[in-house]
Amino acid sequence: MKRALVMMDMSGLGRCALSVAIPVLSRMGIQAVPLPTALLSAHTGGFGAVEMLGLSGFVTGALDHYARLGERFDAVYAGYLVGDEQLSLLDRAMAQQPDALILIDPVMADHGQFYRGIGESRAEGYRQLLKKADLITPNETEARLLVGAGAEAPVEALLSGLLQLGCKAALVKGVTLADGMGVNAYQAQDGAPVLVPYEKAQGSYPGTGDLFASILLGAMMQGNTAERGIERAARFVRNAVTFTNGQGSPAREGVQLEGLLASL
Ligand code: PXL
Repeated sequence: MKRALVMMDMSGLGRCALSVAIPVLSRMGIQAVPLPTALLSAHTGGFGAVEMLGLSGFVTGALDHYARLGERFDAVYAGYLVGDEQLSLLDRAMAQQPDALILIDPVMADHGQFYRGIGESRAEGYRQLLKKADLITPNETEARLLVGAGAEAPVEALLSGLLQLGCKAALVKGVTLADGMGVNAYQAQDGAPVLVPYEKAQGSYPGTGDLFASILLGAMMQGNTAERGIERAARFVRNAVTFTNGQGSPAREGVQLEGLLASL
């Protein structure tokens, strides 16, 4: 069985990060080995002041432990980090796994602004690290911040700017084109831009980026091409958003993926 080292937070309320990545990867037949960067009572977008425990010391010790054991993972999958200093822990995790597929989701912003407690220093840190990734999966806001592109820059410029940072391939999730159409935009170093259209669903929920990246990683680890993985992820996320919107639950609770996992 393949396994992924999954480095991101464990949040209670709101369905994001490890609370999404573990069930998705398990369902897809991949062992998810959690490397929690922090414990939070909820995600930071909509529940007021959250209880948070940073786990940098734990992550350091866990990486030491895995190094002593000589453990090998098929993938290293990184998402939300608390504190810029955790970028160096991600760097270590990657250095310990030279043969792993590296997926970095540079989780730091959405809807045009940084998440609470995160700023430009995080973007600068990611710019230095992303060259070590096989695939990066920013949303449109994160891509613009990483590339330093204004709102007018076309998606092709975002992709080429991201590839110039040195990653092997880049996906920009959820880009709205000038005509209002939604695309997920992908390009590898040796390929042309691929714009995969998707039908926009009603509603916007936190954690859908984590859901998308987790399905994409699972699909690639199952042997799918990135393009196929993007289609699978987009379809599942769309179904989850549509279903959740129909249920009428508050947006901050995230998408109701539990009953839908069987369709992955
Ligand atoms: O889904 C991204 C994410 C992950 N983890 C935490 C978050 C967010 C987005 O707000 O707050 C704790």
